[in-house]
Order: sequence, then C-alpha cells, then structure tokens
Amino acid sequence: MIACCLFDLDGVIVDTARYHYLAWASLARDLGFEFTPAAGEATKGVSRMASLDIVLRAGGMNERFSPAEKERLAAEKNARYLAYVSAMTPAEVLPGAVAFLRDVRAHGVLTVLGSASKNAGTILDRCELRPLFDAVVDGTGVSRPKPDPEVFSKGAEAVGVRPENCVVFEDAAAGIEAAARAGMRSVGVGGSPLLAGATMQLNGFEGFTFEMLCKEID
Ligand code: G16
Ligand code: MG
Repeated sequence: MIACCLFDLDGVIVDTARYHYLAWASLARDLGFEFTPAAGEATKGVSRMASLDIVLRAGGMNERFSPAEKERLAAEKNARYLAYVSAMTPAEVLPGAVAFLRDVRAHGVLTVLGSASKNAGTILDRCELRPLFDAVVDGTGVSRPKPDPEVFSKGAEAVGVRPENCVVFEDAAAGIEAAARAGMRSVGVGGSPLLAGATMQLNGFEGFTFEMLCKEID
C-alpha cells in the first residue's frame, strides 16, 4: 500500500541542479580551475558545505581555506545560485511533474517535499508549487544531510505515515541511499546509472501515472 509520496526538489520537480552546477562552476573559475559537469554529479542532493568540499577537492585546494573562508565561499556560491532561482517561473517545473503530483493527490495519497536545499521555500513560491504538498521538509529543518535518512523520516512523520507505506522520488544517489535507510521504497528519476539501487527507475514524469507506479512497485 502506498499512502505517501515524498519528492526531492532539485532534479526531480525542477531543474535547479543546472543552476547549482553553474554557480559552483563560476566560483571554481574564480578560484582558478574548471569544475566539470561530470564532477558536478557528486554535489547532487548533498548539502551546501559538503558540496563546497567536493568542489574544492576537485581543484586540489580543500586544505587551503579556513572554516570562515569556506563560509564566505559558500555564501558567494549561494548568492550566484539565488540570482538564477529568483528569476524562476512555473514554466520551469519539469514536464509532467505537476500532473503527476495532482494524480497522486487525487488518489488520496499524501505528498511531501524532502529537499536538502535551504532555498526550497523560494523555489516552491516562485514556481507556485506549495499547494501541491501536504508537508515540506527542507535544509532549514534537518541537521543531517542525505544519505542520512533524516529528511525523509521527518517528512513521513509530519504526515503520520509509516516508512513502509512511503515512496521517495529522487535524482541523486545520496537520496536513494537515504530512502533505503529510512525503510522506504524509491524511484530513481532521470536515468542516471548511479541510481541502480532504486526500487524502480523513471526517465521523467511525462505520461507517468499513480496507477503505473502501483503496478510497478506495490
Ligand atoms: C539540493 C541539491 C544540492 C544542493 C543542496 C543544498 O538538494 O541537489 O546540489 O547542494 O540542495 O542546496 P542549498 O545550497 O540551496 O541549501 P535536493 O535534496 O533538493 O536535491
Ligand atoms: Mg535532487
């Protein structure tokens, strides 16, 4: 039985993974190195400070900065990211995502957002997505980042559903691991080979229905 669907935000509902990458890549360029899209994969679903460590390691300069300097670099990246995000419109919601959320809710199934991002609220407002979620758990409400299960466990608790009745939609390997550690089934979205651990995989939401989900994994 599926009573709750939990959705990651970046890379599942909206394509902000692209903006995260562009902001990190421009910061790296200022520091004197190229941060490639392939290296950027490892920052998906990972918290801001952990992502900064991944970026600095890619440039061989993780040891060079004090904690205070790292805070400043992370703030600089966030300012660049917010410049993209604050211009977002509902047209940037990924194809089929709104129709799928509505379909899930029409079946009486609860919908929860489970994102590592501290900017999730801004994105939900810009894209007019808030009414489609029964609860929102984001980077402002969790202390342990994915692959820790905290974000999804808190999300299920918020709507009073047991983990075995939850399904998580994720585009990042860290998120699929977090779902498994929370005792939940998962759908890997986006077709990356890194999502092989998911219960099932999906390229995108276009044409996908709640009935198809149930047939596949329930
Ligand atoms: C997202 C992104 C990550 C990002 C993290 C923190 O997680 O996938 O790349 O590092 O949020 O974002 P912020 O810097 O905005 O707090 P999710 O869980 O929505 O995929
Ligand atoms: Mg994601």
